[in-house]
Amino acid sequence: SEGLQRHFPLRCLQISSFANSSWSRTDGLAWLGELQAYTWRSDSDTIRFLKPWSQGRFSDQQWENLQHIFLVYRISFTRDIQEFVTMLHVDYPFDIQMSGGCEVLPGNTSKSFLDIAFQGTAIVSFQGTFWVPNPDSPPWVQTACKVANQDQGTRETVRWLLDSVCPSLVRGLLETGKSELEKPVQPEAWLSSGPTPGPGRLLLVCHVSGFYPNPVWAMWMRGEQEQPGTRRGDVLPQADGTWYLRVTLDVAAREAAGLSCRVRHSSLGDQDIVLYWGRGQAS
Ligand code: PBS
Repeated sequence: SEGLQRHFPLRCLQISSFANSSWSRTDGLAWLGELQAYTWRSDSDTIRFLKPWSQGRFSDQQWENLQHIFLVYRISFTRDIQEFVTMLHVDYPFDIQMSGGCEVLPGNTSKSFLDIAFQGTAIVSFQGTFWVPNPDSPPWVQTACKVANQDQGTRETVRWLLDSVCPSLVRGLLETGKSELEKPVQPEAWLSSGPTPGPGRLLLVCHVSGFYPNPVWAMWMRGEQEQPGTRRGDVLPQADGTWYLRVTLDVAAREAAGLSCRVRHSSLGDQDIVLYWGRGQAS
């Protein structure tokens, strides 16, 4: 369905660490929406499927071909970067990160992206059929792009991977992975007290764990009144692909009674989880 396809970009990440002229490693991983589907370790010649649906609708032969392209690419990339470094006098050690992929849009269209970062800062992106330095990149990056842009074969391959291979892989994955991608998982919630913020005060903690997909709403309430002092933690990934969140409230101990934590999530329909402070938790 169109609604499904919209929210599941394929994001392929490459992380390359160059320690000196003779040691480097390159690892890869890829996500469809919030779910990691592939991993490719530096010491392995094969891209590993992390989901039963990771092959999508590609045949074994198509995967073989794709894997071969990436294997050649990894060797060439490492060699080319080392040449750039010698030519352009860049200092070791450094990390290069690449992020590339696509999203399938309604009406048989797609949009794609490919960005490169050096030491954590974006320096280059692939646009149309060229490597383009970011406006504020140092001069050596512009030189590197000029050199890279002379390789028409690589530019064509990159364009083909982004415009043709990526969207067709994603279309297959949306079919083979549909039930897992679409299936919401309900959070569990519980209350605890955190480290005391001061004399006569309490830190109320509401834990929300195990939900999928990511957006969740959680608030400390008094009756229907949202408590503006609610502090939201970061949404943290868990090993099973679900998410964890905590929201806290710093209150005077005598005002804790009657407070509740309210949780809304797509998996719950309109049945919000409501937990009352003082009923059950060890405070
Ligand atoms: C310090 C950072 C500097 C950034 C510099 C600018 C960005 C450059 C990024 C270059 C990334 C490609 C590296 C490999 C490439 O240069 C080339 O050596 C090889 N090309 C490929 O493997 C194509 C696949 C690219 C996938 C990219 C996914 C991100 C080998 O090229 C040679 O063989 C191919 C066929 O295998 C062609 O014939 C090509 O013309 C030929 O040069």
